[in-house]
Amino acid sequence: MRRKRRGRGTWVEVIVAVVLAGGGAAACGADPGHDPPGKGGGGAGGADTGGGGGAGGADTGGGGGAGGADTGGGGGAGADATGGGGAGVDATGGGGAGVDATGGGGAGVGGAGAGTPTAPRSCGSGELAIEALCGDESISCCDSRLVPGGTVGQRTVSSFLLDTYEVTVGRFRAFVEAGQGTRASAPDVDAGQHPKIPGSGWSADWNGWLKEDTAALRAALGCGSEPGSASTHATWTDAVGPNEDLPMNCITWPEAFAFCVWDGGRLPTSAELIYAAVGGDEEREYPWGQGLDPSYASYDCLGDGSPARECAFSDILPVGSKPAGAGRWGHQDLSGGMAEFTRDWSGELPVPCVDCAILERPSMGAYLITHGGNYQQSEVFQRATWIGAYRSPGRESGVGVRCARTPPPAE
Ligand SMILES: [Ca+2]
Repeated sequence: MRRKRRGRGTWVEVIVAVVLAGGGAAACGADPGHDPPGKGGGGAGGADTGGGGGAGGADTGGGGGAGGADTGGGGGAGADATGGGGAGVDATGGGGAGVDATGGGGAGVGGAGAGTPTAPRSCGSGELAIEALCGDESISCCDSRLVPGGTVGQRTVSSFLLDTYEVTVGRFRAFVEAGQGTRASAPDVDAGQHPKIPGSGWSADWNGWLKEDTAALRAALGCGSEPGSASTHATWTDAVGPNEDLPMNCITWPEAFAFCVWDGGRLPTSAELIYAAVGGDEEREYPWGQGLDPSYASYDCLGDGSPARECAFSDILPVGSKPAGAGRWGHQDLSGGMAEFTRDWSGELPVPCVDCAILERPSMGAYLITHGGNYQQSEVFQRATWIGAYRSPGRESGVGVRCARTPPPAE
């Protein structure tokens, strides 16, 4: 199917990740080092398949390379005041121009020869791209915002980009239509790795957790094991419909992981989502500050205005419906809406720790960690530090995902 090209202007706030290869062994090994700044411009990406632009240098004048044309071409990453991000364009790939606090434009990067652009693909192609605007600001549903790193409760988080919104049905549709999220299209081993947490990327062990093909995936997204037994709260629809800006639910953790990889990002860690939700060193009670009422978040099935706990599908609101509840750095629905998958298995994070996550599946009581209360849950679940448990590979109507991304290299 021929995809429409999205205009560059819509990418302005999209900052894209540079996929860094990791080494070492410790899950919590902080690597204070960083890539040496370069001064050259990025190379041009190849045409046709898999052409990725080179990474632009940090510091002076590093310009990102131009992305390859055709499939999978990603633009180079540029960082800083004078560095310009390369633009990559086309159908499936495409780097976006990004702008951040330091003025550097980031663009997609061809991932280690894999031709994987890191520009969010889910808003970059397809007819849905025209409508892929979210929230009252009417910005891209793929918008990402910088969370400046810091330390809270002796846990240190490096700066990262976090998507402003939970992943919508429309974005997930692009993923499904691209044939992704199945065993045949499983992520590459180590894809979606946190740049400072070696071993946090995709494991081949999880390929079998994915559905065998797109038809099976589509059938499963209704939250029921059989077609026709779908949950009345599943937001997915087989065809484009009125739910495109609702948060995607009823996905499994491996599907969420695969989505974020395909979209140029990764799953955030539990520590990262908590850090974003408490506003870093402001240590907020809720993402917006103090106190909770329905103007701040979608919770307790109050979304449609009916009394608390009278739960209906209409209690699931479009992402970004509660702008008053934005977090310190502008992220929407960090509490409420959907609970969100993290990279972490259950367990106790060491203290102190730097860029830590629980990567090992516990032998007993194994479950994965979600962050934030959902639209059905009451007040206590909406606190910024709330985490929940999820048993893989189940599907839940109250669990969705938002992706994290790696910011352009800083000085
Ligand atoms: Ca949420």
